[in-house]
Amino acid sequence: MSYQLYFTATSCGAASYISAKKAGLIGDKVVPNLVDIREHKVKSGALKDTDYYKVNPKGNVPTLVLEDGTVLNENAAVLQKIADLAPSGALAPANGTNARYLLQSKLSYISSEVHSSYGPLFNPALSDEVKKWTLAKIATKLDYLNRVELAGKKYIVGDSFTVADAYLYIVLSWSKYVGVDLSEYPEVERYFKGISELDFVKEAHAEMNKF
Ligand SMILES: N[C@@H](CCC(=O)N[C@@H](CS)C(=O)NCC(=O)O)C(=O)O
Repeated sequence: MSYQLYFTATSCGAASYISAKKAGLIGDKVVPNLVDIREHKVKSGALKDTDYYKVNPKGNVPTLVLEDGTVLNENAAVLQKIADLAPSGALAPANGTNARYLLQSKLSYISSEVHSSYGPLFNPALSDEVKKWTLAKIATKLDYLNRVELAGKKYIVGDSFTVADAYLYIVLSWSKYVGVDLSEYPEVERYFKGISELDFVKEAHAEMNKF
């Protein structure tokens, strides 16, 4: 049974690819399909050249089409489904445990607070005033991550890599494109560097760049 993943190499959809790569799911189990989210076109795979809105009417990534045709969207849900396809513990604490609820809370925080703060900075039409406000908002999120969530920690939940690390790592990787200097947040910078140096993360980037 296979699952179709729609992703891009640098957007939040890359977090799903990295997670699936870590768990050895890329291939027969999770089939990656590249999307161009500016043109909203599928760029590889069985539906190459299809209007991406026909796959996911929201037009955003990630999307995971399940074995029964269910179209699953939103990072927090897609990443947890990928975690549940993986061998136990490879990408998330077991369902129903306190640690799993903690993971869910981190995924929601990353999505609704951190990701959504970076998003507007990719809009070239953003006024200087709104840009300044947005950067100040990001600073409060990074300060919190620096002081609380990531202080002295290699991973955001527990002692091992989870899908929340894949997601936060990808969002932080946008810093260089939007003028956010992570060196002002040494714990965040250390965490980001640590995740970027993991072998499967490097391998996933190399694979995604070949599409
Ligand atoms: N609410 C969604 C947001 C996903 C999202 O913003 N995806 C971006 C890439 S990082 C995208 O596909 N943008 C293109 C579009 O919305 O048309 C989530 O939390 O997963």
